[in-house]
Amino acid sequence: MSTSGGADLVIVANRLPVDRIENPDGSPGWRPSPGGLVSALEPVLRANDGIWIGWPGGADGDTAPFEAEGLDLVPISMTPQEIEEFYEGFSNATLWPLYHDVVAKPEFHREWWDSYVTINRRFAERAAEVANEAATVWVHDYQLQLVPAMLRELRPDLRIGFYLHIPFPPAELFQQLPWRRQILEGLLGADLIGFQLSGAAQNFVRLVRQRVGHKTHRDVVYLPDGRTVRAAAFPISIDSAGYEELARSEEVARRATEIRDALGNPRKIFLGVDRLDYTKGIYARLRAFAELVADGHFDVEDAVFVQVATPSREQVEQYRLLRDDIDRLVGRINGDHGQIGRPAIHYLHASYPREEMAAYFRAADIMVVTPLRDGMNLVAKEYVACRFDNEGALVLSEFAGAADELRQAWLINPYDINGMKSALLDAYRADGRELTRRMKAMRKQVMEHDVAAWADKFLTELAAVRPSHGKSVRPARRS
Ligand code: GDG
Repeated sequence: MSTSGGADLVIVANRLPVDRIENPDGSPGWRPSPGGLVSALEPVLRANDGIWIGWPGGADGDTAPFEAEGLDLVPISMTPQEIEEFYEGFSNATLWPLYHDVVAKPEFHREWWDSYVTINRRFAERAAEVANEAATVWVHDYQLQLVPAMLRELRPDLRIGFYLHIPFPPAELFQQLPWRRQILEGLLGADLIGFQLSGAAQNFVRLVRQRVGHKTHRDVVYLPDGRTVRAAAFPISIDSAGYEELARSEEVARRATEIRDALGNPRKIFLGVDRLDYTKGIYARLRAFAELVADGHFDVEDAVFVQVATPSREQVEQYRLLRDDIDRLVGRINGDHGQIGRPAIHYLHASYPREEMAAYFRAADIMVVTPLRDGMNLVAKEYVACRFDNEGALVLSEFAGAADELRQAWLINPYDINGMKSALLDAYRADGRELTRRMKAMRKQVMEHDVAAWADKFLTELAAVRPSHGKSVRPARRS
């Protein structure tokens, strides 16, 4: 933060980029959260003395700005009731399923909506307080779609960008939302709205034309007051070089060998890594694998499946039900097909450090990513970045944003169990030359398009939408 107390660049996201920890002496402290968004935005924040506004998690009421890991952070507080209504309710039980093809039934509750408005206003007011004159504010994700318009009303001098990390649904589904018009108008407060894919940007522009009645041309919306809003695709990525470096380290190599040994050195290891979320298609993928075993294509000496499922949103009913379903399925498959000391599926309901994830990526022969719908899916890109040996197969859902870029994966329809089975089998049987040909092409894509390039591109195009306005944000490409 500058001496005036404000900043020229403000990131607004539901969560702060740090997690609460307990220091060895028992005092409370903070540790940067592992996400790719943090590593992408950290350099640009540092180069611009930027600040990050977000919820620290939990329900304490402390709102004093603080510094952690050299970042200036401004916490937003929520009461237990607000967490239930805004976060678990409207964000994760209304918008999340609605935006993911309604793969679970979205719930519509008027009290949840009221909380969504209240919390969005709290974020917008805080951003309005800390942004310098003509600063750039970059708002993130589905929890905060009303912030752009609320902020613009408070601070018309600002340059405002918005990025949606999850899919934006077609009009036929979005239409269900009782507050559809308010959400569209909320987003239109931004100068530039970024989506993962161009199809999502087109869905948005079409809805604005139909529901709000503004004039549009290609990716631009023309507002009655003369302002324009651009909606375009900016596919997110990962710190590709960082992952490769990690995967190349001796510790990770050693750990990967240990993992293979612990699994009994089967010929092939299949791997899934996901937040335990019903959009990720975990159930169908485990079924497909189990059927291949049942059909006699391989046994537990030939192949095992490792599924890492990171605990997620455990207060939300749908997530509790999913956990029970997966527990039961894994138990049944292992009961039917496992041998003493050799289960067919190794199921880990836990979260691991990045180094451990890189070791799993190196140990796995076939990475299985089968979401029913996913904005991008970073796990697929992380696997590719870790395979500097040009080996390893990726089986990838057509309905993950990543499928647009990773065309050399074995692409599958996650609703088609037979199709998924034959792709898993093809990947299992592929020879070294085939694997290398595919992996090389995917690596070129992932290594050339990293998350730093994504952030630079968004901020550069945001500046271009309002060229005569605002200070420019200094780019921060890492060496
Ligand atoms: C949303 C969109 C979009 C998972 N388990 C562990 C762990 N992870 C890391 C992965 C990856 C991240 O979490 C998950 O990212 P995804 O992209 O796969 O999925 P979402 O969480 O649903 O993310 C998605 C993304 O936003 C970005 O825009 O791609 O479509 O849904 O980085 O590696 N990391 C560690 N331990 C774990 O146990 N350290």
